[in-house]
Amino acid sequence: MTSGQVRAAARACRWVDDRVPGARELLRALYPRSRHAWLIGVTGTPGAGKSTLTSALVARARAADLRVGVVAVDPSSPFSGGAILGDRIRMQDHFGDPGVFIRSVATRGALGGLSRTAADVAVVLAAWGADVVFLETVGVGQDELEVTFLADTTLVVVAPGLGDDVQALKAGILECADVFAVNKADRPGADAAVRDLELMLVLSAETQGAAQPGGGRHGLHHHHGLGATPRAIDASAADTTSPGGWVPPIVRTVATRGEGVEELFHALSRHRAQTASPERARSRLGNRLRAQLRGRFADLLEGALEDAIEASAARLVEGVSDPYTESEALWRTLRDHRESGS
Ligand SMILES: Nc1nc2c(ncn2[C@@H]2O[C@H](COP(=O)(O)OP(=O)(O)OP(=O)(O)O)[C@@H](O)[C@H]2O)c(=O)[nH]1
Ligand SMILES: [Mg+2]
Repeated sequence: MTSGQVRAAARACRWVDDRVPGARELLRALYPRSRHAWLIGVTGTPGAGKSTLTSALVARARAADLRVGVVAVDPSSPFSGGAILGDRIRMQDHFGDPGVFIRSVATRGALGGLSRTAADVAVVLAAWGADVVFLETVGVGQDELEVTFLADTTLVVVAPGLGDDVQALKAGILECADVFAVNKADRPGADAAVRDLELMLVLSAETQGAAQPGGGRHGLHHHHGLGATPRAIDASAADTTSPGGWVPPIVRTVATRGEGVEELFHALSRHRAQTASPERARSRLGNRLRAQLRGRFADLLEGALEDAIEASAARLVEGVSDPYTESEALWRTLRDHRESGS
């Protein structure tokens, strides 16, 4: 990899981040060269050790001679916040390694903006040559959660001693987990965290079995993950709704010492090998398109439609119209806008 290529990729990331005119054409040109990459979403509770673990996994992937991209997603703080600074520090091990490319994304505001930007930056890193791209995000908001729906494999990291740890996981994260890491296994409470997790997985599998088949959660049509009971629980009870019958394994890790990282890497690799199916790809790419469209819709709401919304709101205040008439008129404006080719 020449330094020129690295500079070009960095510039492309900036263009994508800033949504400069021409960014979409650039992405379209890069996309075919990005398709080989393995996208691994890393999410979980704040402070669980996601960055430390990601860094350890990067080292493991490098040992296998894979080229690696890391997209650190932090919606709250682009440049000043502690989290990104923390990520930078933890990723320092990999600075100067020409086989590792690290970018932070912090698009705020627009609904879907975060996942769209993360996905686009992942395309740039994959086109640069990354075989594996890690997307690290804090699993606290819907927008962050959505990032994991774009991944081929989603790793959820929990740690004991973070308040309610497993209970603190946002609903929805459990459903999107392909592999769990109970990190900080050197601390008391790791066994309890594993048990909590196993229990929640069983309960979740039971509720899901009772739910209507194919019903996407959060409207995200995400139907892989917990179709089966977790490891260590009677596997004969597993149902067959998860593609490839994948059962999310739970791996204990001590990220700071690299313990369990080998097993974790294998669990992730097994997931990729076992679940690579056209159905799974369709589900992921469908989510990708939804995120992209949500992003464009949000652009419209915040741009072209903004003045019209203000004018409508003013009419409502004056009492000369009603929300039904106004939203219908706004919808028509949106449609006309679309038909005019923007
Ligand atoms: N004892 C112990 N500490 C750990 C372990 N892994 C990470 N830590 C420490 O936990 C703290 C948080 O680690 P990070 O990797 O920044 O966690 P994170 O989940 O990325 O944090 P945010 O991105 O801020 O949500 C750091 O001080 C790490 O050194 C572990 O396995 N054992
Ligand atoms: Mg982090």
